[in-house]
Amino acid sequence: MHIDIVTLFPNMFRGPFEESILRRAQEMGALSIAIHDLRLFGVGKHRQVDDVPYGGSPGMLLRPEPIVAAVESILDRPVFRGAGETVDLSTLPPIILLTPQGRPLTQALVKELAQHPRLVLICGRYEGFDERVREFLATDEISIGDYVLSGGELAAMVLVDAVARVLPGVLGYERGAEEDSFASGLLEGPQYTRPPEFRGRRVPPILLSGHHERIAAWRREQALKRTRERRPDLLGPTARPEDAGDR
Ligand code: 6GU
Repeated sequence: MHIDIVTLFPNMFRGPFEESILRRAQEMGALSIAIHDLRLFGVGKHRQVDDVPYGGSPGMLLRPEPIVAAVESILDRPVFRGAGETVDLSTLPPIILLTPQGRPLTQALVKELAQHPRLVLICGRYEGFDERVREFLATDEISIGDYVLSGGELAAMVLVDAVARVLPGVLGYERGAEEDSFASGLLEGPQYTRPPEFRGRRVPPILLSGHHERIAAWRREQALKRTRERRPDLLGPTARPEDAGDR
């Protein structure tokens, strides 16, 4: 998987991409990441990337030309669907805008994205994008949740991390990603490690019992209980919050 990221703040990515699982994914060749500085594609002597909105409203918008120039340079081909120009979308990698107006990132979407050999991520800043970027360049638009960040950079890092850990071989242990919260549609239940007693609080005896089937049943029960209590929405429209304590 190769991921291109277009941003005004390339340095924001250095730390997070150089540690832990993202570092290992790159070292083992499962993932490569290229960060592209949008400023280098800015307009004119001052490499301008933004301007005031037509019609008057507060803040600045990202102009279309630098973004289109950056993506056409990265992919080395025309990608903007201008008047009279057609682009065969099936031959393009997903070109994804990171904005609060996008569709929500879920584990199902993460797995879908991980199927592509290449992704192009475009980080928004200021008040957003000129609408023509959305309409005629992007193939998708993704948000990481219902709150507002100062820009798409942190969202891009979240997306890359989530995608990297489902790529084949990256986690090293086979079942890890499958047992995570959301992979099963349930939240993960409580887990314990040593010591067996800490300041008077014991690990549930079932976990020390050696009865693997009973342990598995207990874990499913606990996962279901936690999901009912905290995220009944994950169980579907029929699961009511007032049922949470019943079982
Ligand atoms: Cl992708 N961008 C920004 N600026 N804010 C967000 C977001 C993205 N997702 C949630 N909030």
